[in-house]
Amino acid sequence: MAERTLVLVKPDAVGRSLIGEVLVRIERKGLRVVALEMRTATTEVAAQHYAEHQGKPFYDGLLQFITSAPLVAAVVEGPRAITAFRQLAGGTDPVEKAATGSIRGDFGLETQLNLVHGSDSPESAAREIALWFPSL
Ligand code: RTP
Ligand code: MG
Repeated sequence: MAERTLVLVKPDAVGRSLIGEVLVRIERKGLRVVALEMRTATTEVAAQHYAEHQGKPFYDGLLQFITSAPLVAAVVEGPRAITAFRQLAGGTDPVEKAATGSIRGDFGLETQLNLVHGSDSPESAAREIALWFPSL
């Protein structure tokens, strides 16, 4: 049974020319990219995307960062795609939590600049896909 997840290649990864690296890892795993678009997120979309973090100390900086430069949004599909991509991404803190071999573990040093986002549950995935790709 195929599942869909919303992936963001965040502005830090785009700026470091790591779009291809991230997509290669997704495809090599066996997941399929079913929608893909580069854009600069508006504050409105970013605020909805990260609504769960409103009020946290890192929230303002997170919104500032995520809207600061182009990102790549993608819908990725496959069996257990949500968990599969979270495994590919690694934990939120690229040094303390992400294992070497994961995207964040291999390329990240700072929590805010952790390269990618992946939906964390089926409910989040449905909400985020509708937000970033309303025509899907
Ligand atoms: P994401 O939502 O971006 O996929 O990351 P995540 O689930 O692994 O982590 P989450 O807790 O949802 O946090 C969202 C993003 O906020 C930034 N963050 N900074 N202590 C901090 O400075 C801090 N904590 C979180 C990160 O960019 C994280 O990915
Ligand atoms: Mg999250």
